[in-house]
Amino acid sequence: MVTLAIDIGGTKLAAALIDSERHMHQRRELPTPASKTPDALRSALQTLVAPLIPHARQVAIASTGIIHEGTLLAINPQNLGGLLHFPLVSTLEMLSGLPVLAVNDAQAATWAEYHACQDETSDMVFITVSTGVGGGVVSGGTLLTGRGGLAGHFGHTLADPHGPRCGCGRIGCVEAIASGRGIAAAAKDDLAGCDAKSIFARAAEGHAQAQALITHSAHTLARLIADVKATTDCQRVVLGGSVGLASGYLAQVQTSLAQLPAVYQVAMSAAHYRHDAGLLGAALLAQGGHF
Ligand code: ADP
Ligand code: BMX
Ligand code: ZN
Repeated sequence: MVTLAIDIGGTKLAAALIDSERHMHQRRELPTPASKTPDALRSALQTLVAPLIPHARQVAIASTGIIHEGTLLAINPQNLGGLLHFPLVSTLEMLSGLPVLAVNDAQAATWAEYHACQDETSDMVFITVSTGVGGGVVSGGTLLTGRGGLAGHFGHTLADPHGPRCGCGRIGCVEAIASGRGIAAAAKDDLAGCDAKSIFARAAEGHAQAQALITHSAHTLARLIADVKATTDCQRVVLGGSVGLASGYLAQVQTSLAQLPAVYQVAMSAAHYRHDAGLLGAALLAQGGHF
């Protein structure tokens, strides 16, 4: 059964066909439109998936936001240009005429990454550091989504009560500091207006402020991981997202975590499926089976 998998992030939309052997074909990407009204997202999704629909039997969506009863509810609408609600499942049902399943992007990626390390443990956590900071928990081999879809939204736990206001309305969330948008928002002087990708590029050239911004993000992530270890007793934390996968970032998080007491230490690794974990996890959930 061929699944059309779609990943809706705050920065990019991705889609691909995934067959029952988990092979990916015809992967495509588009930038995520920034618009308060749903029309722009609907039309970008239409453009993205139109060539793939004739080859698919079902649709599986991994999307940023709380996914509850098929609707996307943004906890941080700033990540989607101010868009608060989007009727994900009904929109894709109309576009494709196929059965549609939708799940939070980080929860989907968690499920894929769990299958890459399940021989070792049945208790793991995935964290994406991307436009925002998202996450997911597998406990005893079960993916926790929560009754309302909120489980694993680690980006909205408290990092600093004196920190910046998060788009969710709370002060000092992890996401407001550590995410790609958080890093960019804190940039000053010659880095003002730069996105996280260019701040990483400047850091690699030795730019002191760029390096400090990335270190601040990595330290914030390490403290989050200690909290996650204390609350879940997970045996592994997997890092994904374009910031999480950026060269040297995981190593900085590990160095920072190593400064904390032994009880907070946990094995860490980069996402096995790299930028495709969300696509693969959504397809796997829709296929209802295992890799
Ligand atoms: P999405 O949030 O749409 O899933 P990404 O995982 O690509 O997308 O995350 C987007 C964020 O990652 C943006 O803040 C962007 O500036 C940053 N980014 C993209 N590429 C890189 C890179 N090579 N190194 C560091 N940061 C990156
Ligand atoms: C935000 C939140 C999460 C999401 C996370 C990572 C919204 C729109 N999204 O915390 O649901 O999982 O960002 O999303 O409120 P990404 O776009 O960075 O992959
Ligand atoms: Zn928040």
